[in-house]
Amino acid sequence: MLNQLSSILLEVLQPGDVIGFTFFTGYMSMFAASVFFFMERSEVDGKWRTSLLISGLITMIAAVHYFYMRGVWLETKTSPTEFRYIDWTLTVPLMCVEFYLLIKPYGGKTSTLWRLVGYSVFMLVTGYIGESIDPARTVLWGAVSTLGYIGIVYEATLGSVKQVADQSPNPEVSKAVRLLRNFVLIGWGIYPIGYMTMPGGLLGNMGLNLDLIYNIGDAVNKIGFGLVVYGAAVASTKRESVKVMTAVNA
Ligand SMILES: *C/C=C(C)/C=C/C=C(C)/C=C/C1=C(C)CCCC1(C)C
Repeated sequence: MLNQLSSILLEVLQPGDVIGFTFFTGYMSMFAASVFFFMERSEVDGKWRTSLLISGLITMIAAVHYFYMRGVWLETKTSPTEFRYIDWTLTVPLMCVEFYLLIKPYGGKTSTLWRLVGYSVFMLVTGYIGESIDPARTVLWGAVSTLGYIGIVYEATLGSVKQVADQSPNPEVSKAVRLLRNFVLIGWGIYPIGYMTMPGGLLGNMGLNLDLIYNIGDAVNKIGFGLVVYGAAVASTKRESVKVMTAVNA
């Protein structure tokens, strides 16, 4: 009786629920990453603090959504598509802001930021339609969504983000932009694979799971983006303090 009751009231993680495990580890790792990025802000030079704040906001927004998504998964074993896309619509534009903050001191323009945000929103809205509203035409919507993705990849690999970063005299900035671009190119490329596992999608019969792939992608990309920025901030702070010290000693 008590057993039955508790299985109604308390949805528990079952052994073998690999996808459920990734919802929990995703939640906890992004929560921990947020604490880390927020705490480390005071350790870096002032001009890096906004970037670290954004890193922490990205993982924090994701952690809160993972808390809810984890619950939806446990109770229904279905994809928490709505929470997923709300999360992405907030966090992907913030990842564009990370690019902008890096190139801004070297002539990066707000028009570049708005282009990146525009591509992201286009990618996510059309992706959502294909996943939730018009799944019968998932392949078509996936193809349309990919145009937005290509726009972001273009900006980061050839367009204005890359051009400004190349001209930057700060080696940490150009390196960080290059690493973030690799995340966009390779890490973000995980998501369309997840999307294609939908019924009727291009990889629909391969036994892959959309949530498993998205959960791995989110942890890698969101924490990875934050760590790239953190690494650049620490290296740049250290290099500049050495410069100041040699100037003082001279
Ligand atoms: C933190 C969340 C991130 C970085 C999410 C990124 C999501 C994408 C790059 C999604 C891309 C998609 C396509 C390129 C086509 C199919 C539909 C999407 C939305 C899964």
